Amino acid sequence: MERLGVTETFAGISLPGHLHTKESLHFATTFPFRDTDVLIVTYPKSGTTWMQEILTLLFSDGDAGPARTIPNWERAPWLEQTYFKEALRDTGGPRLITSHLPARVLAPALQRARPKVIYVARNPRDVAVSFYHFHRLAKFLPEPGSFDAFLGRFLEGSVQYGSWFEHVKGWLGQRQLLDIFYVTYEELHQDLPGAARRLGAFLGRAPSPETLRSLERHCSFAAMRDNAMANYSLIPREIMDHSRGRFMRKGVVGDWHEHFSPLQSALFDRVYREQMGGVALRAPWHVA
Ligand code: PPS
Repeated sequence: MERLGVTETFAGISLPGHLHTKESLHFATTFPFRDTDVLIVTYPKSGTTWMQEILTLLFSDGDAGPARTIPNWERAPWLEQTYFKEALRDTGGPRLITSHLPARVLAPALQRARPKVIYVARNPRDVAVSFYHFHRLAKFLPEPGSFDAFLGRFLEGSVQYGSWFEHVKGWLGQRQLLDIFYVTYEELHQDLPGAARRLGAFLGRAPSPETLRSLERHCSFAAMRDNAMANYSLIPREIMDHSRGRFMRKGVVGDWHEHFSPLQSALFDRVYREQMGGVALRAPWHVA
């Protein structure tokens, strides 16, 4: 498989060379956004696929057809990946686009056109756990080693896609300059219809009660786990080794409790306090 073992370095962060090239990354930073575009931005494992599914259902007015027949990566392609140019559909309506890139790289292009940006954040402890397991099945990511070693790299920001802290701080820093809707994975868990209603208001598409009911049904963890267009089971085994785990792994809040030792938890809290002290972040997770 092409470039599976290659690591691309861009703007100081490393990214899987299987999905990115210097050209695709440069293209992303100079992309001519339209003000009608809707951009989902996340640090990996924060609820990207979930938000892609939610927006698919919102924009189809609850019709599950597109979510059932088109893979998520085509419905909301990744701006920075090599396939983006061919995948982007010019439907005349809002174009759904996804990105994991940091704000400092994308902000100039976004400030020129001011599309709608939806930023999804998740408790970084759960992100670290989910990312660790994903490294085990994704052949385009390095072997993670032990969870302890992986967590150390996650906290210092040397994992692929860079630092979670820099990502969140960078995008929060754009709140005055861009049209950003900020939501957490935990809020989606707690009240999906409520979050979908707020999203609809932000996007100027108030969902009907039927749309919300359909969205709730099709965007549940169980429905998405069984939807081949959202669960990555279509990706060949050479690229994602499904025998080593599922993309739709657990889908819960607080799985970190099952993985962190008291020592790891204390280290995590110290780094979190150092990195996030003074940052105004509306986050449902608690840090000691
Ligand atoms: S990626 O690779 O960055 O696109 O991954 P991403 O989609 O951001 O995150 C994957 C995690 O999100 C969970 N997920 C869900 N949780 C609850 N409900 C729904 N509907 C849902 N869809 C995806 C998925 O299970 C991954 O989390 P973990 O903790 O590993 O289970």
